[in-house]
Amino acid sequence: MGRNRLITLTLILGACVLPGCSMHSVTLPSRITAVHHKPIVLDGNLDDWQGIAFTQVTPDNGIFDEESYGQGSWRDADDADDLSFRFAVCHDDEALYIAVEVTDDHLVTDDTSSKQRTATAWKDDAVEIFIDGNHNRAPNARDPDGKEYQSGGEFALVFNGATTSQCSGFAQTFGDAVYWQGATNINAVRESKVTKHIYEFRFAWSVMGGKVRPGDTIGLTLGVMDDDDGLERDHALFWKAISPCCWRDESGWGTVFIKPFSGD
Ligand SMILES: [Ca+2]
Ligand SMILES: [Ca+2]
Ligand SMILES: [Ca+2]
Ligand SMILES: [Ca+2]
Repeated sequence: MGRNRLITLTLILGACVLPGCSMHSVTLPSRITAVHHKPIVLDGNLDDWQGIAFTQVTPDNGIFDEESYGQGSWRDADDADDLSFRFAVCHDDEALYIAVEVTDDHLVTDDTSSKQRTATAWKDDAVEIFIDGNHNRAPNARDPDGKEYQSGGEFALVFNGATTSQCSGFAQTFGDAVYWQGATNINAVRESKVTKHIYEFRFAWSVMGGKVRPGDTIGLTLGVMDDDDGLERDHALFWKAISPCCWRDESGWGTVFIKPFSGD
């Protein structure tokens, strides 16, 4: 290793063990591992995620979808208190689980209601999960033939419980364990005004095309929609994607390795 590279590496490692080390300057990993875990309880409580690594996404290291720039009150988030999130993945024998904890200063769900299954989720505080189950990194996840929908698509859960999966091969299937399920901590937020908004998702292998199992690798990203003042969203922050239209090009999404159970 050359001297300059050694110095650079030392600075990076040194910076991240300092008290109060900010993760803002750290490039987000594009590949993460979903470890095997006992089944997650979908209750908006992250106690059952202890020991699983989370990835922190901030306005500095995430990707803003510029699709809506120039419309309404669209802008990048002011800071991490305005919009940031951390997320983690794990799996059991039947499904992939995703936890998302969003930091958001204003909870707004004026365009949706809890029972909706074809909700305009992108207009409110919501999390959108994008799955490329066959991991072919297609240039258009919504190709007119619907080929990509056979192994995934978009699955959105609004904080109030509204959902949509119309842009997937599994429309209006939320709540069915054969397809996908989820929960938020909406009741805790209503009661105690906590500002951490938690989402838990469960995706059965069927919504990845039915062939995905532990040992496989899939494409995946997620975006957090933030509405702070009603009507359209203010911004949308993604883990990995190509902006604008982060939902389109699967090659810009991240990668998830579904690590088989090792027996320990
Ligand atoms: Ca839980
Ligand atoms: Ca906000
Ligand atoms: Ca908000
Ligand atoms: Ca709205």
